[in-house]
Amino acid sequence: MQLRGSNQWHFLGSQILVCVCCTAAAFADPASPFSPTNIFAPASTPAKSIFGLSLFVLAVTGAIFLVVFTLLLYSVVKFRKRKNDDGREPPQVYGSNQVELAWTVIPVLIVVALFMATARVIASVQKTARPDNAIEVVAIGHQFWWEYRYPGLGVVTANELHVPVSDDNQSSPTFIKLFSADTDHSFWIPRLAGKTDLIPNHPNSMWIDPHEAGIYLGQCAQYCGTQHAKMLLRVYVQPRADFDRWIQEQRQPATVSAASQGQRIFETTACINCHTVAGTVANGRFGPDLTHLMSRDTIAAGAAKNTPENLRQWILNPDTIKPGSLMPAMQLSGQDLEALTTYLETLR
Ligand code: HEC
Ligand SMILES: [Cu+2]
Repeated sequence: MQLRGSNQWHFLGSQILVCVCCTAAAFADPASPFSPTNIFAPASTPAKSIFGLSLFVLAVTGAIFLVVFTLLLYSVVKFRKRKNDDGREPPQVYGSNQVELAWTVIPVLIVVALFMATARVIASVQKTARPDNAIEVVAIGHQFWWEYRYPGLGVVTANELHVPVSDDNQSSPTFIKLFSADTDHSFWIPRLAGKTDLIPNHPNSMWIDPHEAGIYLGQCAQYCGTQHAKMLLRVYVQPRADFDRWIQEQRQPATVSAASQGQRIFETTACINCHTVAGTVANGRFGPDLTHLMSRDTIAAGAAKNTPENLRQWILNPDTIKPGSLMPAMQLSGQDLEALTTYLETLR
């Protein structure tokens, strides 16, 4: 690198500043909007175990760094070039059994310790048995959205996963089976659990038991195509009563509106080949279930807020919100678009 003199110090200074800022951001109040995906604020047992392990690894590697850096600093200062150096080489030392043994055995022991600690955490997370009162969810990754099914409860939804709080008063973890409809995806909500991949023809599973109510965000963590970056995860952790109410609402069929103009357009357009609205002829499964579309805060896997304006925009041309999304622009006239959006807004 061609960095000299004060330039070099500027460069170093800016690097340190970046590090300090990142660390400060990471440790910021988890409730603040700064980072809702803060890996330093675990809120569920698997995430806590992983966090504990990461602190242990950080402590061990930090200690190694300190020892190595101190020795380095000592030698740099002590054996620096002096004015009265005679320019001859110092005495050369070859082969010391003690030193060789020390720097082989100690690292091996450290690696073994890290390996054992990691294996223990993996085993404890994976071996946890599913209690009878667990909520069961099937999550299916699609390019570029999430399908959620609650087989025991008869609910199907998309992109916004609702689960109950699981604390000491009432433990009710959520066990999630992971499938993929197309390619590899990865389910990652940093505050709730580690990453688990969704692989075609290879069901995986994971579990979470969030201790505090709130919204937890995540992201598909495996490159799955153009819109991978807009395949966001939103988990709504609710007090049990609120969760039960949500389930009740989701189980209702679509609100029956007097067969409106908009509904007629919806039911006679290709929409129904890709989308389901329970209680109507629409039973497609290529795109998200729209039965209770209005109960969601966002559309298109968190890419946009669920507002009438965004809905209209989305149906007119999904690419303006999510370029490369697998929903085609449906080429509707202004009037039809208006009627269709009005109809979608009745799907509560
Ligand atoms: C070829 C299949 C296909 C057709 C036809 C189609 N869609 Fe979609 N739609 C999708 C897919 C796939 C998504 C998810 C896109 C994403 O998030 O990446 C989607 C998403 C949506 C969403 C957002 C849902 C949410 O919760 O995120 C709405 C609303 C929607 N479509 C409405 C319609 C309407 C109305 C029509 C008919 C005018 C229609 N779609 C036609 C495939 C289709
Ligand atoms: Cu993905």
